Amino acid sequence: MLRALIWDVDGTVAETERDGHRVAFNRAFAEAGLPWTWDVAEYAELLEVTGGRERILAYLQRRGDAPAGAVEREALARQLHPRKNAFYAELVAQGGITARPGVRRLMDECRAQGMALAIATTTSRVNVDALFASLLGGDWQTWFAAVVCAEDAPDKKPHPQAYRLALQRVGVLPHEAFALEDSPNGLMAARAAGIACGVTRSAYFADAQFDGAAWVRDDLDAPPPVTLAMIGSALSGRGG
Ligand code: XBP
Ligand code: MG
Repeated sequence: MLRALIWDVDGTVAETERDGHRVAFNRAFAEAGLPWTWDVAEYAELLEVTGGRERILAYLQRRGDAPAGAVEREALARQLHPRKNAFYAELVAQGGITARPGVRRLMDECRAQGMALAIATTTSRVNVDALFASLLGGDWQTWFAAVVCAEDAPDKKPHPQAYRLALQRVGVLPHEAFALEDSPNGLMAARAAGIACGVTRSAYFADAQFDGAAWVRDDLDAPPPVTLAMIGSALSGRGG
């Protein structure tokens, strides 16, 4: 029986990567006087590394004009990442990011039916706070039975740590939960935690393979709309 719906954030709740984080990384580079810009196409490759600090580090490792020493590169990534997050928060607070189709509808349906909502993301807590405060209002935390962020689960997706922790905090078993994701890494994380997962493709994963997903669609409102009843039957259909 379905008892909890666990949401990924970036790409699933909103197109935060292309329009939010990417733009904010570029602002952090510019502020630090660094001549680097991540364009929309290049960011697709960069997204293979989950975690903002880890993503910067991976980029520095392959740039000839980045510090040569590992310690210096690590220090630079640690300096740039919080600045990126500050720019992201600013952008979100200005209303620069809106929820994807059907997200608010399905969250409202969960609330109305007493279905637990949870978040399992590999994004920093400040970013989650900025986004949901903008989308749901200042009391957004009251919507969720558990909010697992990068600080709680340092092993980034595709590692299942964030999902395992979310299950534990909500107090449900893997077969009683359903995950919503937008990326192959996210789907792998949910499945590795034993959770069935539906995928709404985001801009960067429009052509990705999603083997093992309960279903894959463009968004939650694409006909027929994703409802709790539909998710519940997807869950029982898998035999769990
Ligand atoms: C999200 C991420 C994050 C964001 C940036 O993955 O990989 O790193 O890109 O956020 P998912 P931070 O959607 O699977 O949770 O800078 O806070 O890491
Ligand atoms: Mg995602």
